[in-house]
Amino acid sequence: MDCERESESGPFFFELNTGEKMPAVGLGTWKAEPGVVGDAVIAAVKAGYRHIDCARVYDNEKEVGAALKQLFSNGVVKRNEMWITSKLWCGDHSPEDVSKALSKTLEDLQLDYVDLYLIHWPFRTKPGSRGFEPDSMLPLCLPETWSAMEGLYASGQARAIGVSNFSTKKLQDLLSFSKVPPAVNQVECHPVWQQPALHNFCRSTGVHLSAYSPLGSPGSWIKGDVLKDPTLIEIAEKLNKSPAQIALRWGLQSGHSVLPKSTNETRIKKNLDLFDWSIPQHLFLKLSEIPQARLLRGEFVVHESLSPYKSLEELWDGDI
Ligand SMILES: NC(=O)c1ccc[n+]([C@@H]2O[C@H](COP(=O)([O-])OP(=O)(O)OC[C@H]3O[C@@H](n4cnc5c(N)ncnc54)[C@H](OP(=O)(O)O)[C@@H]3O)[C@@H](O)[C@H]2O)c1
Ligand SMILES: *[C@@H]1O[C@H](CO)[C@@H](O)[C@H](O)[C@H]1NC(C)=O
Ligand SMILES: *[C@H]1O[C@H](CO)[C@H](O)[C@H](O)[C@H]1NC(C)=O
Repeated sequence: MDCERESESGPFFFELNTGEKMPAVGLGTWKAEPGVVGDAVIAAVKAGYRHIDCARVYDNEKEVGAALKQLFSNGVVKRNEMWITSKLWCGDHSPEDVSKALSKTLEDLQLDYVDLYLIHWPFRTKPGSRGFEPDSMLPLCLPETWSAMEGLYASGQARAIGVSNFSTKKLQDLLSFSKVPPAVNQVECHPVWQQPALHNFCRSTGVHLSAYSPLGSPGSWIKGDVLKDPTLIEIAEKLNKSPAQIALRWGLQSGHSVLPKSTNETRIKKNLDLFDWSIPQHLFLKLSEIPQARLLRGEFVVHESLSPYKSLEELWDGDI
């Protein structure tokens, strides 16, 4: 397994191309409602999580920040023991908006720096727009946006920078001109969308692949139900684990950090119980035979005249 233990009982880490060690399991906060997300962060840190995945567009960074402040001031954990990720929204791609967006995030999170700052989506919308309406779409201009991201890295306000939802082709393009290469590409990745080509590309270029929706985002508008996959269930029964734990452990054994979201304390704890067991090789190989389907397809940004992406093939550069 391509990940190392810091101590016998501590969490695993993945080393990034910056030399920093990112805890392998992060708490996801998308769709974690206000009034609930703060308690989830506190429960997670008390259970041993040291990594929280945030984004400005999730509309809950203030509450996450208040929870972190409480944890720090009560001495439960220190800032430098935590890994906090946030993301630049599509309406903030203009170079002059990039540092303003991070400043707002830092203010809400009550932090001086984030450990990782990602470009949330490989497309750009009109400043101030939140939605994905095709008529708010602008062409991506990665060189200028990335250069502003490099400025945040140089200032120390973002200790690592990266991207999200990038295809192999877009990542290749970014690597061709970046002075600071992206440390992470955060993408949909779970046993039903394993992304082997992107995985191999990331591995060969030293970009860490971080897996979002690692449980297949059950109950959201994403179609499909990863946790009901018969192979996953069969392996879970054999190993006396839950299907969710098999999905997460598959991610870790594949070399990906995983970002399960939960606001339920029992699940928060179970989703971290991944380190004193493993999926044996013959069962791990069986998981690679699961039929594949991208669940989060992004149809909403595709439009034949208004959007720069005329089709899903164009959005994902054929990785569909
Ligand atoms: N970069 C991006 O564009 C992007 C996109 C999507 C997601 N993300 C990040 O990745 C995180 C995770 O993705 P996600 O929220 O889409 O989906 P997910 O983590 O795959 O699934 C979350 C859902 O699974 C439920 N759940 C959690 N643990 C479970 C368990 N052990 N057994 C059964 N159900 C369980 C949760 O409900 P309860 O809360 O009730 O437990 C929630 O409904 C996000 O929160 C976000 O931080 C990033
Ligand atoms: C929390 O998760 C546990 C374990 O999956 C489940 O039994 C319980 O019903 C959940 N609680 C809530 C409030 O959803
Ligand atoms: C990437 O970003 C947006 C915003 O969160 C989507 O909701 C989802 O998170 C990702 N989109 C795709 C297509 O993967």
